Amino acid sequence: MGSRRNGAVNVVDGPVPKHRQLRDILLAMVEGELVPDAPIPSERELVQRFGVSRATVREAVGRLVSEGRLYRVRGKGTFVAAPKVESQMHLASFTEDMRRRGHKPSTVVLGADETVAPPPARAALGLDVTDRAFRIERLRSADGAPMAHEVSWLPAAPLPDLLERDLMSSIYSILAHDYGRVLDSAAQTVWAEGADPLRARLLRVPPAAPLLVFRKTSYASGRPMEHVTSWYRADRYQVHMTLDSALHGHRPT
Ligand code: 16G
Repeated sequence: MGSRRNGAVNVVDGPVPKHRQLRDILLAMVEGELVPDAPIPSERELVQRFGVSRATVREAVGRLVSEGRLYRVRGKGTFVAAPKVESQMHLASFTEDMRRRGHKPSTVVLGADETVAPPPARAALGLDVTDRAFRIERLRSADGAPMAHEVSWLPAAPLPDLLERDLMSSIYSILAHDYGRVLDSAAQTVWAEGADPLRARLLRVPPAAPLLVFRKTSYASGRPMEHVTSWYRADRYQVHMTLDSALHGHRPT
């Protein structure tokens, strides 16, 4: 943490790296004086105010962006993320998640069919053997470079004509705006996997490159709406989680 002189907090020489001190000072501003969506001071202002290099400012700000406390808007600046954005992070859509991290999302639809779901998806979605489901396969990119390969299963009955919508846009926002189904909870499992040759080609990585795999069932008001597996390039994507012992009653008294 920076030192306090004349009531102001400063970055000082010492064992704690300057970017770390500046990150803590900025976080105190985010949690104290700044409101969600307020801009933080520009890079130049921070350089002058704290007498640090541009590299230090970029490192400190970059950390808070990857922690979900700040977000960048290209050509406009860096802003305070609403606390809600972070707490709901695991349910953020790809489109929203990438924009919040300052990247431009794009999507290629590799397949979209109405069929019967295989047993694991059927069980996750609570469907009968004869119930119809949509299978949507997409390649998701950020700033033009592949980021994730996704295969989603969604129940057909509550989502009529879903395949006629623009599946290159956000499915989560289609569900919310066109069908009134706001995804509000999910169960997710994460593991690591080496890319198989097909996925390596899609994601433009060498075969066996590390991928982060997320398998998730998402619900809207308790009703399962999506069962999806996403393979993210581990060299391009990381996940930040806030863990709270209070949930399990272990907080020290
Ligand atoms: C994210 C989700 C994926 C979801 C997609 C919807 C993870 C690991 N993956 O990639 O489950 O289907 O977003 O994105 O959370 P969209 O709303 O942009 O279509």
